Amino acid sequence: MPANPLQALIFDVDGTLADTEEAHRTAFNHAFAEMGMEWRWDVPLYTALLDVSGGKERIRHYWNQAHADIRALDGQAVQDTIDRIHELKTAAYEQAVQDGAVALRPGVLKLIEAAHQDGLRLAIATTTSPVNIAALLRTSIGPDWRQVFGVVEDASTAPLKKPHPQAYLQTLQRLQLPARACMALEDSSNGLRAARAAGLPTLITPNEYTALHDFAGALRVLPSLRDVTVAHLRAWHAETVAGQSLARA
Ligand code: XBP
Ligand code: MG
Repeated sequence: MPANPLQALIFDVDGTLADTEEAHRTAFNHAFAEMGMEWRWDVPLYTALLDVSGGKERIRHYWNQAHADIRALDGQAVQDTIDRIHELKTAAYEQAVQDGAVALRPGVLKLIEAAHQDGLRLAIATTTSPVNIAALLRTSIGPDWRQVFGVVEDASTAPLKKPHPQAYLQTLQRLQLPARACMALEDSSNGLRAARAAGLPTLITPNEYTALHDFAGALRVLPSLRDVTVAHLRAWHAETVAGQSLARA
């Protein structure tokens, strides 16, 4: 038995559990239209905006960057508008997920079930809103998904967004485990930076929105979790904890 065996997996949500960002982008555009705003985020623009974690932070960043009128507006009016856009967006996203617009990525459900069976603890550390997590996991795992993911840190409990490590640090605290006994699974450079800042070995599975991100410091970079087993994770974790060189797939 290795000195520090793997005891828990900490999953990111958007882009890792499922390719959700296209549904998020569509929901943002739906909200802009409902608000009668001319704004529209196409794929290239949204790819760049994803450097900002958190939907509300992303809206504010875009408004500052693309519409100088924000500076003439009352601060509370700006915040109220951002909140309303995000409320409409979250409702549209939740409906899209419930309508089946998003599926778990290849291999994710099989690995979650196998890890749970193998006695690994499972947690979530995300910058997305709790409504979005519940919609995705209720649809893809079932109403008892909280029995699978014992700890969940999200935008409502960890307001400092990735690359800030808050969500991961709070997850480790609630798991009562050291980072070296865990592994993070992520899809983006912000997520990798947050997990590494919390001391976590991190497995990366990029997607079309994060394919060109910098993943230096990752435990491995894999096209997906398809065919990844608990035995693979335990072996890769042991390599890292033993201080062997980090490898890229
Ligand atoms: C990804 C994010 C989120 C989503 C949108 O979260 O940064 O902001 O893009 O969801 P993660 P919200 O990869 O950490 O799961 O609009 O609810 O923020
Ligand atoms: Mg992500």
